[in-house]
Amino acid sequence: MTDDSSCELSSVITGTNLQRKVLKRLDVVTLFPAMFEGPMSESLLGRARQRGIIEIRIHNLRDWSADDRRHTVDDRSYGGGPGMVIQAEPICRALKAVRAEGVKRLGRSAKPYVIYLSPQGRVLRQSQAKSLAKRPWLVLLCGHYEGIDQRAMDWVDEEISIGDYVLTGGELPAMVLADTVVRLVPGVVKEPESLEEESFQDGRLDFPHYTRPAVWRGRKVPAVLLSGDHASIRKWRLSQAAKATREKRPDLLKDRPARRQR
Ligand code: 9D3
Repeated sequence: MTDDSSCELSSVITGTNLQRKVLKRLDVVTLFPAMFEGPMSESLLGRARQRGIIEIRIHNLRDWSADDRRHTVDDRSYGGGPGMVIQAEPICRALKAVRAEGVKRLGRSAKPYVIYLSPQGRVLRQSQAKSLAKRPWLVLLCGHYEGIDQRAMDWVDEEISIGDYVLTGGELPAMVLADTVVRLVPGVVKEPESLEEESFQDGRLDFPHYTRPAVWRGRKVPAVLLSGDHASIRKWRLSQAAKATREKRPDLLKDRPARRQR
């Protein structure tokens, strides 16, 4: 029952986003397009898409395979070793086609920023998500198997990893990246407050939350939260957040240069 007023609102938001430096289009190139069906149509990403705030397209790399019967996109690694490597040609063809399609929508001067999700990439952080959300057009290239032919890297602007653990491919990382970037696009997350609150909280953990009942199985909600004294509540939350950060993630408090720019 999403009403007309919310549609109207979204077109207003889309209008403003046309002028601003903000993500408008996101393409994904993958050998496993079906993996994206759930995340890209449900929840926040799906809503942003439906409301026309952002255009998201999933492309099957196999559409640009060699013209053989098996629609080959990969081959064995030169020099030997286990596993297959995705060939440069399908990637090059796919990226050219995606660029041509996007230019039709965004205009001739539009330039895609191509990200290859790879374990060799710099590990994604919130600060980087913020700058990516300002790029009008992102293309996410997902590797699989042992990765892609090094020569395809000529078409890649940046390599990004989502963390130091081994996954089977770049698909889940691409969804993680899409989720974190798209929610930063103005109008995607409903309450503008929550993004403001987030920057206020930046770099530290959240404070504890409570909801009704005020007493649950004999355990009370901290009195300050029921006091209605907003200055005290704010102070309490800040100190709780600082405590949680010290205890659970002391690494967040070390000032590393990458965190300064936020
Ligand atoms: C077990 C294979 N490894 C040999 C040393 C290399 C390797 C190749 C391909 C490891 C993982 C993958 C697939 N992963 C990704 O494509 C990937 C990924 C990840 O595994 N972890 C965190 N971020 C990312 S982004 C892409």
